[in-house]
Amino acid sequence: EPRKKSSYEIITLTTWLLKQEQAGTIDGEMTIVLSSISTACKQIASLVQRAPISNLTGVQGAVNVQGEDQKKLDVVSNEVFSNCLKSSGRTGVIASEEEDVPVAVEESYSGNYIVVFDPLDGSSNIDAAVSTGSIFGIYSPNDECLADIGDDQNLDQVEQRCIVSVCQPGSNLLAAGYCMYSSSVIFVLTIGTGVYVFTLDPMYGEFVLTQEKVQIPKSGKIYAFNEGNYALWDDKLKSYMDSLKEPGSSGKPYSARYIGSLVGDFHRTLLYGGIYGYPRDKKSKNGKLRLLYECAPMSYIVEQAGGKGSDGHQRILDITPTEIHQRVPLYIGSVDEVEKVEKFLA
Ligand code: P6P
Repeated sequence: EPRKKSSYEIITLTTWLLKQEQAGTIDGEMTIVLSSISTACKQIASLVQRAPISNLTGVQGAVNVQGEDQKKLDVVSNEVFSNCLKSSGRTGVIASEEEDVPVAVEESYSGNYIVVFDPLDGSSNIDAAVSTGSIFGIYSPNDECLADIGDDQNLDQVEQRCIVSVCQPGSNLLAAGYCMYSSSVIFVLTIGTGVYVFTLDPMYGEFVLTQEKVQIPKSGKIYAFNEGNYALWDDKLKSYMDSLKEPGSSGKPYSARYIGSLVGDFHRTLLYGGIYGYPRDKKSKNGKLRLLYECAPMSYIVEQAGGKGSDGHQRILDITPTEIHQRVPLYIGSVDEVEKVEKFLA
């Protein structure tokens, strides 16, 4: 429900975070980590919106650990996110889609939160100025993984311990959110007390609270799948997809909306209802999306809004990653819509 507010009462993200800290929902360290993430998102918003002007479109000429061509902005966004988190002094370990392994942050001196993120999801859309986004999740510190940092440490041991500390199920998330770079720059956040939406006011560069305690509609007749993969799907999924095209009792079939950017497709699903899916197929046995920094944060957000995130058979938040770039199938959105596809896949 859009916030009803007196014309001049403006709550910025900074004010909102301080209120949550005063209420004891988050501690001062988490407040600083979230504030540093919002700063990174503002910087990335500026880079994305000026990409063609500053020659930041196109490819970097390198391939990331996923085997994907890195875009220039993938690399820059990763550096922006990492630098903001490191300079917060409250981040202990970071795990990024753009980093092969987790990074233990030596600059950390308190808090030591674990932050997982995809700095620029959907970056293949950048050159065409289609929506993109940054996705993040925050786990509580796991200090033993940071032991020996700074001593004559054995980096492999520290790195191994950090991988273990990062590979937690999404049910352990303390906070999750995303920033969508679209017609508006939208910062969506949950700290476990519902889903809050902030819109960047470019007049003075602050995120302003525009929606609180968002609830996803229980059902919705919009589906977001890449049907180009139809021939690669199993028969149960094909039956599900075919069923969406039957007019049914309402006389109206579903509408297809797919922009090829998880954050944009998810945000529309969150507000309008429906379902986003990235199934497994004959080529990608576990689908395409990564559990740790795409599926789990989005599933935490959607559950906080009364929706559902599933791999087709189980709750995404119950899955413990075995490695940081693990992929899982994802079906996420309105409860009725996710339960419908789960029935077909049973
Ligand atoms: P496809 C972007 O690369 C991404 O990770 C998601 O943001 C998006 O929903 C999906 O992949 C698009 O993948 O195979 O349909 O182009």
